[in-house]
Amino acid sequence: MERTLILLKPDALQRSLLGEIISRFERKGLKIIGLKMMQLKKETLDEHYAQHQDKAFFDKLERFMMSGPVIAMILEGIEAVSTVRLIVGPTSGRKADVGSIRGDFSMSQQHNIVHASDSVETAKQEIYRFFNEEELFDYQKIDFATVYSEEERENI
Ligand code: 3AN
Repeated sequence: MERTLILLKPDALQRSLLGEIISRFERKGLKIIGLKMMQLKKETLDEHYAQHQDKAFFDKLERFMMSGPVIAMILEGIEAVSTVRLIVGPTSGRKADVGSIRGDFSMSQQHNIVHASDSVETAKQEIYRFFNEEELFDYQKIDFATVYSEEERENI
């Protein structure tokens, strides 16, 4: 089953949107298998945003991501990575469709409420950047047979 990393950024915390956002993922049918609050360090962010290190916004992005704690979360589901990206919306909150998290709650390109892994490969690296194996929970969720069809459950 696919897994993906979500970070609820410091703006989500400051704007009291944590419950609303976690609820959207839950109601969609995604399974939460890891969840914690953490203060990010520069070394972690240097690695996490390595592809942006030459961009003009890099230092300010790191400062923003260290401006308060974040909530890190691992979600599991069939095609969880691409499904979560759809729920989150494109980078700019001003361009994201209404109905997506960024489209509904963000007016910014940087203060855009959530981070979500952008591919299955990236997700594999990002999950273990923020979580240890013992922090990921393997449990049965009783709505599994309702969320997915018999055929989908057989092909996992
Ligand atoms: P996404 O989070 O949609 O995958 P990326 O990977 O292009 O977007 O950018 C990582 C983060 O960098 C974004 N979530 C956003 O906070 C910030 N960012 C991206 N582009 C800009 C920009 N032009 N100015 C300021 N911050 C930006």
